[in-house]
Amino acid sequence: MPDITVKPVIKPELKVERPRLYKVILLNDDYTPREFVVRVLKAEFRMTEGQAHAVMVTAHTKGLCVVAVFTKDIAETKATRATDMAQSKGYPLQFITEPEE
Ligand code: TYC
Repeated sequence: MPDITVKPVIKPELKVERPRLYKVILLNDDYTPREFVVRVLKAEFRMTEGQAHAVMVTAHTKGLCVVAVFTKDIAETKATRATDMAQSKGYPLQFITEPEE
């Protein structure tokens, strides 16, 4: 009988985790005109007039509204750009980000 050594083949387990997602949240305020909020949502988040209007009304009535969910970098970039767009016109409109559970 020939000596045969059997080596166990251990396949390395590939653990690829999904990137954590972040919500972009629109905050209500008393000063920014409704039409301007709609304009920012359309420009930065590629929403239709109807989608942007619905998000604006939700933020206006509930105090805030989740606009969309992205990876961290994209969420932060979009929130900053949208907030800056308002600031450049003198409005206090704010977009913040928050990790999803
Ligand atoms: N509350 C503002 C107004 O009455 C409109 C508004 C809506 C502002 C939504 C911010 O996220 C907002 N002019």
